[in-house]
Amino acid sequence: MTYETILFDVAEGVATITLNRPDKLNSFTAKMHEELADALKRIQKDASVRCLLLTGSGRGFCAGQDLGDRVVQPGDEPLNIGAYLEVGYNRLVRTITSLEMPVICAVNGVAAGAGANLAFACDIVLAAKSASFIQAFCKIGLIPDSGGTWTLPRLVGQGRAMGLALLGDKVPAEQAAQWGMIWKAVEDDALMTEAQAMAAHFATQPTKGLALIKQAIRASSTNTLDQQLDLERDLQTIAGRTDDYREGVAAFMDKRKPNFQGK
Ligand code: LHQ
Repeated sequence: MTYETILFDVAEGVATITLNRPDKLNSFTAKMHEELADALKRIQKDASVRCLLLTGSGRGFCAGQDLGDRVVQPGDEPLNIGAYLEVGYNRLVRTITSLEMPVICAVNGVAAGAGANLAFACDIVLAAKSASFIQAFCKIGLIPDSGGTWTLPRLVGQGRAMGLALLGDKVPAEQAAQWGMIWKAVEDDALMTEAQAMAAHFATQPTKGLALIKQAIRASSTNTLDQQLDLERDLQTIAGRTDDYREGVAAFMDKRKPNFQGK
């Protein structure tokens, strides 16, 4: 498939997806969902890929759903947004959160509506200091989707999640970092350098182990401590059988740098 709404590149263990409708602040269309799903499938099938970096082109990261896209414009028949969510945003969030590698989101500008919640679905969010996050849904009579009603309270607590979702205020990147919504806010001109350096780092790390860490942390929010201890036991059993675990310990004992293969 050739892409019209995203850019896709794989190099040295890092897949980079750039949302690429800059004149519409990279807002989502049905076409973009289709292309993203295809790119993510390629990543899942490509054993050389050990990290995904997601970003946007131009001055915005993603303004959520393109409100001019024909599939969401209210017509004569009541619109079934739920059905559209299921094949688009829900599938996207499920794939990203379960992808067996770290997913870095470099938020280069405004992230609104589903664009904000897509960023929060990623494992590490770096944002340019000029970027901002807006739960814009309340302003058009919708609820936060793309996992927002699940992710936000877990990131910032119910008090702040309610305020963000009910008011739709713009949260600047530095405040988002202070509130624990994202990993870090960085100078605008350092964003891509820093994100790419982190991605390059992940591409040399024990990918299988990192995927298991991601799985455990994500499962914790709905597990009891007992269930989580069981899960840690099971996942550690898997981690302990990887080649990279053997290599990590051997390298430590030999006082040399480990050469992880991601297996
Ligand atoms: C846009 C958009 C946009 C189209 C900027 N659509 N063109 C799921 C399923 C089904 C239905 C609905 O929703 C969902 C989930 C959702 O994501 S709902 C939330 C949808 N998003 C929004 O409500 C955000 C709308 N955008 C804005 O509030 C502003 O554009 C923000 C605050 C993001 C940025 O403001 P500015 O920096 O002032 O930029 P701008 O408003 O001038 O936008 C630049 C251009 O981008 C402009 O086009 P134009 O041709 O006039 O230059 C906008 O119309 C276009 N654009 N967002 N979502």
